[in-house]
Amino acid sequence: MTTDHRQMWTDLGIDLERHDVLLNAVQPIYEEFYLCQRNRPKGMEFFDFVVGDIHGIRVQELRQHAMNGGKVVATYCVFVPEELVLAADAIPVGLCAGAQFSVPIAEEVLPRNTCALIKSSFGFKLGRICPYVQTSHLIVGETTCDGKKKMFEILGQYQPVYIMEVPNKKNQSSRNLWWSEVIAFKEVIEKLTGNKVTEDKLARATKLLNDRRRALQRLYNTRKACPVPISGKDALLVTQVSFYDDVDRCAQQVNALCEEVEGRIAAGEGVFPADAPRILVSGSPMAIPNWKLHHILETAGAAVVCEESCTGTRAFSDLVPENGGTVEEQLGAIAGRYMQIHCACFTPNDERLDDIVRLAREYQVDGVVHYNLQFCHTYANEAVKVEKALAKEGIPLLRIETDYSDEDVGQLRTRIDAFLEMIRR
Ligand code: BJ8
Repeated sequence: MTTDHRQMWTDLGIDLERHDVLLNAVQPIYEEFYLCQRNRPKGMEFFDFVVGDIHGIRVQELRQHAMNGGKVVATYCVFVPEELVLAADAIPVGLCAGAQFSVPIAEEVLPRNTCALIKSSFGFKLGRICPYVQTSHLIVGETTCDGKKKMFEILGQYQPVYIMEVPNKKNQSSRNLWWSEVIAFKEVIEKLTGNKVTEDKLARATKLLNDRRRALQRLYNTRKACPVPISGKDALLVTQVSFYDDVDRCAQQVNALCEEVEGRIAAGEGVFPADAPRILVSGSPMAIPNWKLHHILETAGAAVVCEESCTGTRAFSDLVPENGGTVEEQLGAIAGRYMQIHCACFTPNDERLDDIVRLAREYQVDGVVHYNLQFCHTYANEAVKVEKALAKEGIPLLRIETDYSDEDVGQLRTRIDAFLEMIRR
């Protein structure tokens, strides 16, 4: 890291001492988890660079935008419609919340029996260790789960927070509620930025975000090949980076990576042997630098070929129709697209069960690992129905409940080894 970055972090109010400890801890993990993988696509170099410089150039870009009078809007959930943020000339940035490092800091305030994602998010602000949080003018929260909802209230004591109400059902009155939330969010963003969301700007923002979604869809399609041409860890990293990198640049880099990976498929090349057990990981999102489960699975001889999660298919499977029209018509299309996200906060949420079974077939998996963050009650309870749906189809399932610490790694390895042994073809 350069001295210039240190000055920037100081200006942002970062606790440099803590921040050094965090960066020094992430680097060796990245080397062990990522750089030691064999036969990685060359296109991953861009993503390695982004992670190596995680709090550097991208933060500088956001700062520059802010110095030019622009706004930065931070989010924690794929429900926040980024189209509106971009259309008002602001920059959306998905916050990470995947590090154990900030969990003990959060526990000074929040109850310990709270999901790691919530504690990690809050700890980053409380400990002043995330330059993305410090750079943002507004954090947009949502009411997807009770823990998050209440944490956002406390977070609001430290930084401006706006909360969108995400309904719990998908019937007409819920859709009406969500529509009014999208309209209200447009007004909030227009007020924050002083910019009007126009038809043209909204259409451009929609296309830009769809292009990134299309690029990620293309990457995931390559993972249907056998042998699989890219590791699950690398694919997960690409999705994680897409949350905070520049939208257009990221889409271009993902497409460049796809060119290479598609070439591998044509040549019959893979990163794992063709008979490696193929795994679909389903459940809670894995924010950067949460690579724990994928690392255990892939160092145990499995190939993770798909993630049914918000750091996976739920983030990009659905596009917003690009039919143009008035601002209202486009907002209607945007609101409709977001209501297709099958988060466990919905009841009923049978569409998610259908998705898991469909993905298991499409990616020809040998088994599903259901990933549940400890104290996340929505996903934990929904796992009961997931198990039943998969059993009906004869697809083996392993349920994992864990957090961000490495205390249970040994135990997880034992359970995963036994599962892989059972499903090996
Ligand atoms: S749309 S999955 S990103 S809410 S793991 S904080 S639910 S207690 S993250 Fe999510 Fe949006 Fe849904 Fe996706 Fe709560 Fe559960 Fe923690 Fe969670």
